[in-house]
Amino acid sequence: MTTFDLVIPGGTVVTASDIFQCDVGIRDGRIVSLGHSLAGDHTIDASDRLVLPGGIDSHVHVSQPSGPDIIMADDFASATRSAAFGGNTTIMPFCLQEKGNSMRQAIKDDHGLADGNCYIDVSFHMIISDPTEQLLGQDLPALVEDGYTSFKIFMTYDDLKLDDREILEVMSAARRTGALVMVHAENYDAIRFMTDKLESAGNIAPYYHATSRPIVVEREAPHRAISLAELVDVPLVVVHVSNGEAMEEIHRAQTKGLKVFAETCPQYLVLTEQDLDGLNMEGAKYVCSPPPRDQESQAACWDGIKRGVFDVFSSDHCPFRYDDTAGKLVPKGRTSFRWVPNGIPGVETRLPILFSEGVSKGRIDLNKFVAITSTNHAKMYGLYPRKGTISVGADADIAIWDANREVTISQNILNHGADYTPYEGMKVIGWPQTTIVRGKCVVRNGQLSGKPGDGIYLERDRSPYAASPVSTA
Ligand code: DUC
Ligand code: ZN
Ligand code: ZN
Repeated sequence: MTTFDLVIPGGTVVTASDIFQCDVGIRDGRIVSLGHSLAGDHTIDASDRLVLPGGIDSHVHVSQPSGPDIIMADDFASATRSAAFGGNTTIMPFCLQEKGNSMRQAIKDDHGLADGNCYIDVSFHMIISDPTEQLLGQDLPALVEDGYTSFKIFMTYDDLKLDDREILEVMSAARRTGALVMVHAENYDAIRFMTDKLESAGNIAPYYHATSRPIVVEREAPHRAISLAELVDVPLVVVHVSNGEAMEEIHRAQTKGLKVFAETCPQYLVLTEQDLDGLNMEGAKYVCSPPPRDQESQAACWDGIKRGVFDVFSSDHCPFRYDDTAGKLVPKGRTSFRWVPNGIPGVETRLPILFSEGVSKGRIDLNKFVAITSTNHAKMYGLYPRKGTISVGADADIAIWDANREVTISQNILNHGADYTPYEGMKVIGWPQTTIVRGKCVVRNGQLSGKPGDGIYLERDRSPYAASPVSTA
């Protein structure tokens, strides 16, 4: 008797805590059995393969407004297709409230872009840039109830940055509503001071982007954000941490018992600021914030992954085309690094880079890999146990990996909308070959088998890591 729509037999199943041999039985998009000798309507053989929870990338930018005449390189179709090829089954892009605009409208606009166009599942974080009374008092509580349960705030950038008072107001609103606060922690005034000085001295090349935001400006900001969060008694996620000094601020807070969580990204493990030092404008390919640092910082980030200071490993995929005046070669960018769009592509390469540099090279084990690329994202952002694990009752979101496949990362094998990869020429061992979203094969043996609309929008529960909402009853 056939009992399953799809069976994945013969693989080695890995979760954040266990490794075991079994078949996975799937019905109606969910995992319904982990057993042996299962039979189904369809079979995808996983002999000699790893069967992992699909990657969840909780830090991705898609079609985000990025300033006058700048266009992001990925829309929801290309970003989710690229993510699927990289072994992901859910991404979490940001919905940006521009100053003077309503968050509701921004979310409506992004649904207009995303709904029906995604190959894998998506769920939005918000970005709060204009914390009006209307937003904090009325809209935010309603949006959190509707499943938009996390938001990011910025401590830098002209159009985004909040001052300390605004941060306190926003954190208080998160405390009341049970939303989870993410913070981009760099010191705005220090960066402006450095940028003005560098420009005055004629140091305008992309390389000076890194000089303008040294480690100390990234060490001060998380310290301040954590202090403000402590004052309000609200949990905090510090995103895209690039170095040991910022990380130690976080670790100190964690040791003290504060609910402070942290994220790092591939660029901080395998790139350095020397990559920004290319001829002509080549360095623009690596302009992102915080910038890649040095080998000592890379080692510190690995140490933070191993010690558990970092809960999640995300891509911070923020793609701009290089050879494009609406991208990295925007004309003003030649007058100063200040105008080069900030961000690099990486949603497709996040998992292979961590797998190769981490698991294949013996720095981390498979359970840790699954934890920081999938399970912890689901837990942190209110999707667990539906997402982020392989267990009976969970969505059948699965990536089948060939742990021995050797690949040289190159633009011509990637599927993102950018025209380059910052990881060109990097050799990796381990590659995802098949990606299954709620039981539907979206990528099969490296070939696209899904279509736009296979991915759905996910409303999320409140994060168990956030404050308990204050009852108004
Ligand atoms: N912060 C991000 O999170 N992504 C890209 C640019 C930035 O500053
Ligand atoms: Zn940021
Ligand atoms: Zn980002």
